[in-house]
Amino acid sequence: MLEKIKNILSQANEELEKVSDLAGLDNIRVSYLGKKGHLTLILRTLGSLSPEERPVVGDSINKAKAELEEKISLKKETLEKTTSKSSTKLLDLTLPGRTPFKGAYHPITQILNEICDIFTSLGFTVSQGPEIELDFYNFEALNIPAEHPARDMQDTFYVSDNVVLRTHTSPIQIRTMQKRKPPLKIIAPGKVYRCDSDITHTPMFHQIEGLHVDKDLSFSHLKGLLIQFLQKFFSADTKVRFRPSFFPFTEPSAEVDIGCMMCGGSGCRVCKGTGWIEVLGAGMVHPQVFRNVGYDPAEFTGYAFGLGIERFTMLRYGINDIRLYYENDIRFLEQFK
Ligand code: 2NM
Repeated sequence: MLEKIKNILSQANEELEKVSDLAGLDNIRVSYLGKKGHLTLILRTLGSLSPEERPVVGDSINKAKAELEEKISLKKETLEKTTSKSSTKLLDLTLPGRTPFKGAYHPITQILNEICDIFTSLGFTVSQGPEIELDFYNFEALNIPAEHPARDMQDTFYVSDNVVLRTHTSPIQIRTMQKRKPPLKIIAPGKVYRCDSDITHTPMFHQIEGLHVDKDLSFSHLKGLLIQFLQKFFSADTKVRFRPSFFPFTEPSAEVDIGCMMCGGSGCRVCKGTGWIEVLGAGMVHPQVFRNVGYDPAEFTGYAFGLGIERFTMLRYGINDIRLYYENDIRFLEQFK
């Protein structure tokens, strides 16, 4: 019996010498020390031995088991060290890859880019400027006098006496005119801020304004440009209507409507039954604005226009609540991939 145990042990040692990976090592462990392993089975035969033999053989088996366990755990340590890279064998390269989460531009950004693309294709270049502005650029230079209602505390976020969060992107145009001489053909996109928050107003929203200054520009140039833009953005058969209006920085001024694309002009909820939707403000740059930036209004004329990106985005996608833009609900945003 003792001879048998010795043989089992030496055979186990032989196998341990040869084994080169952790899986093989575990097979050895199971085949000697497992429930049906060689040493375990021998232990079960103890009962058939004489009372004198039993403790001797039992002790021998236990020693053999302990020795083997010790050797296996040593071997395991060395194998783990030398074959630590073999864990890459667990990689199944035939598995399909995990699809990475795919982001998308915010719908406002998408429409802003699309509108900028249309105007750049028509010869405009993009200008930018600070969102925290001096009173001069946001109001004074634009012919908005001290007591004008647009300056009211209700509408403007004041940083200090003469510093505001810009309420429109026109200060970009003023800064650009100060820096450059005509001809000038720019658009100014960006965030603007007004102290107003309800179902139809958010305190921050996005605008694009355009400005074209040259000799002999007339209202016809403005009309032609805006009709082209609106028909490119909406559809080639979009109807466009100009209504007289007032802005301190343009004269004459107009508001621009398009025929309602929801009802085709017969009247619906989107156009409030009028058949028309207001989408732009525009006009010929006021001579005083030119004087404020050092341009001679006798030499140059110009047209300007402004539009709200949120409105264009609503019309394009049929979004009916502006609050959706700024809640960052993934279920909303996901639909604009
Ligand atoms: C509008 C409507 C009409 C405008 C005017 C100017 C500037 F700087 F040239 F005077 N920038 N933007 C303008 C004109 C903006 O937004 C509804």
